[in-house]
Amino acid sequence: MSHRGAFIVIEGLDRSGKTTQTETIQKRIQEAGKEVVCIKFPDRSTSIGKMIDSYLRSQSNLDDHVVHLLFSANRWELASTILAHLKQGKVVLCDRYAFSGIAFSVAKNLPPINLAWARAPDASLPSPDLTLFLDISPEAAQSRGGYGEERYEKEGMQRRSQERISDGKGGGKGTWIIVDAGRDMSAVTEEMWVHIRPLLDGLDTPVGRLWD
Ligand code: 2DT
Repeated sequence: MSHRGAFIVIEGLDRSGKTTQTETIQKRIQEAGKEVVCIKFPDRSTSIGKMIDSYLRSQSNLDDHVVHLLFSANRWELASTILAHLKQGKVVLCDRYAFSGIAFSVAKNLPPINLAWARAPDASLPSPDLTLFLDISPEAAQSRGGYGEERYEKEGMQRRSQERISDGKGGGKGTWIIVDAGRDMSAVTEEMWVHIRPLLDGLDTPVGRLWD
């Protein structure tokens, strides 16, 4: 097995600091002399991503199952790109992944989406080597400036999805770390870095597949 880059996912509620931390960690990895590629899901630039974007901004309505499958398809669109970067020895740093997909869909109100059904379309996607879950209470997240205007940016939805985010983590060989994101940004970065740094020299194991 040839040496490959690490696949690292950052998950968390809106306002948990996910995007800022992704940028800070990206800079740190570069300063450490390693190549890093940042990916964000949903990737709203693809044709499927544009359908998701329109739905999230309430400009279109779709059945909950359809939206779930679109989010998953959006990950499959980039799966071979992720694998190619990893093969070239680059670190792939990803803002949200299948765990958000499952959490938000099963957190919806009636009719409930079944967990097994929600997990199925993401099966066999590249599995992260490390997932850092930025844990913050919905109240603390909201006190950081409130949520935006999008469809899921409501306290109830954020709380329910937070409760379900670890539902997707079963299976896979990667490590799942819960980071207390209620602290100041630099303390959170330092804790994340402790888990990321050992992966920067790459791995000799094949990329895992969700939810093998
Ligand atoms: P951002 O605010 O991070 O752009 O996310 N979501 C995300 C899902 O419902 N399913 C998914 O598979 C993913 C990746 C979380 C926009 C919203 O989309 C939700 C918030």
